[in-house]
Amino acid sequence: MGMFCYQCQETKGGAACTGKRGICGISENCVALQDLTLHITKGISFFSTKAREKGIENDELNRFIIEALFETITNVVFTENTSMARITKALELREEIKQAYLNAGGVLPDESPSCATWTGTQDEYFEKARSISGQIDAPDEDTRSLRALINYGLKGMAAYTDHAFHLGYEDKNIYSFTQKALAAFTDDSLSFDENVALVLETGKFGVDAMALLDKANTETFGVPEISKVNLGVVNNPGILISGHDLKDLDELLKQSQNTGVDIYTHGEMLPAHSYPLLKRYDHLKGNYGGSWHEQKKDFESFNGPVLLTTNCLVPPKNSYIDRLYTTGLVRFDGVTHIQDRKKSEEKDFSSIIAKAKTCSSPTQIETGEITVGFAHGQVLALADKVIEAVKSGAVKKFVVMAGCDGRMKHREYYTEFARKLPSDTIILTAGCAKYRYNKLNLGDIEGIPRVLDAGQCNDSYSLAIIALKLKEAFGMEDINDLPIVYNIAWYEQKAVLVLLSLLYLGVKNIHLGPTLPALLSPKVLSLLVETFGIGGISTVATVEEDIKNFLK
Ligand code: SF4
Ligand code: SF3
Repeated sequence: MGMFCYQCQETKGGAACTGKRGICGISENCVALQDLTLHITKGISFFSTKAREKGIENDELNRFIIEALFETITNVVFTENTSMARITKALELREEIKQAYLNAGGVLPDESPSCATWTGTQDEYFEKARSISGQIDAPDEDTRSLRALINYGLKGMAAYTDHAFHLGYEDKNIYSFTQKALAAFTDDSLSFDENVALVLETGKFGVDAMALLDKANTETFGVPEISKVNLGVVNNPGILISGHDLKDLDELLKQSQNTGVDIYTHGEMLPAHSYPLLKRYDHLKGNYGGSWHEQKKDFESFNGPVLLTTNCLVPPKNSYIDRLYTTGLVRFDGVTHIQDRKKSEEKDFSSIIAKAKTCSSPTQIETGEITVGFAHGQVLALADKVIEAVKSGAVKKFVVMAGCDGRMKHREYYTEFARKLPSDTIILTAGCAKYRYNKLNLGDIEGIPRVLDAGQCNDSYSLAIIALKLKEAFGMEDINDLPIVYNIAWYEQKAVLVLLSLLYLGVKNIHLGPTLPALLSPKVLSLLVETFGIGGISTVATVEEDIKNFLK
């Protein structure tokens, strides 16, 4: 089988990436090896779910599965070696948990699935990877579609769980659910409804994972505060940090203090400026550039080193590859990788700081400032004002425009949608989707800014909390009675998790764009439309009609 991948919104032709390379730049070989990693991870889960029933919990295995899932998200790993090592370790862990289960008196079924039995040497990985790579294994297209939804949701969940873990926060139930769901992919006897239930359960654990990360971030770095972020630059050399990992930023800030090197955020790192313990650093100067897909231009003109802590990495240009650094799970051949921290030690960022000192200061590409920090703590502090504005009619609707940005031209739709919304509406946002409209200066309503930015994509949790609190404040029975409209943009798998989380919370009539996921079979799509009222969006030319329809 050749390459087949349809896990992100930019998949080729809206159907699937096939051939030698995906639209994101990943090679056929890397996709195949990542598919094999996930295949064996299913095999590990096949045994670990049985072992758990006998009271066996393996911390290393739990962590391993989270990392393996995170690593296969769009724009994280572009190297073959990383997956080769991951597969070797996966085979070891699978054997270990199988033996632990047998030693505890466990009995194996007459026939185990191939993900639980296949083994091979490194020389054989490619052959096996190519033989299993392709569409997710399933007895029919609807099961395949539901498994894909669950699988991508689990990947998003793994990313958030991993960030929380690095801050010292864990929820073992997330590990056991992840493994239960992966093991369920080997069970062809599950009915359509049972698989749908698993999709919604993924959403439940999505809420838990986002809540865990919210707790980890706020207890570690303080409750986000409304903060102004500078978009211009100063004269010192700088380091640009991108991705979602706030702990990496914190350690980089500590280590670069008083070195003459300034730190700027890029993409999803923008919300860092609202955390009290991060914003206190004077040399955290501002945010540079736009969302992930603008990185080729932004990294070029930044002139200094760039640190990618998570997705979204775009295959770099030669002009800046020597000043690009990855850390955490991100990998790209030829890019310097900053190693993981050892136990209680910090990561060592001295090499990137030294590199910055040899580089010119960033070229200014814009000026001005934007306001961030409207996570649930701050918005609820404004609750009286917000409720009053709704009651007086000054605010007619809230429009949730969270999710991802992307490079497709028709995402201009979101800029126009935001620009043309009536002036009595407030946009609630989170994730990198905001870059389509967060510099438009849309003004405020009685002192409440018209764009309330809750933070990173995981801070969509904040938007859910705000909605639930408003429901309470207005004494409503149903979250769907609130004057809130959802127009969500997706790109990668964390957004899939956010979507499943909203569905789990009972949110209906979400508009999802710019295109619906290619993984949806006709039956699964009609379930989403009929049961949850999910709809798409139109085009930039007819944005006014969408606004009229969505807001009515
Ligand atoms: Fe294609 Fe997206 Fe898969 Fe990359 S992640 S190969 S762009 S579907
Ligand atoms: Fe963005 Fe990748 Fe999805 Fe975190 S950085 S939201 S796309």
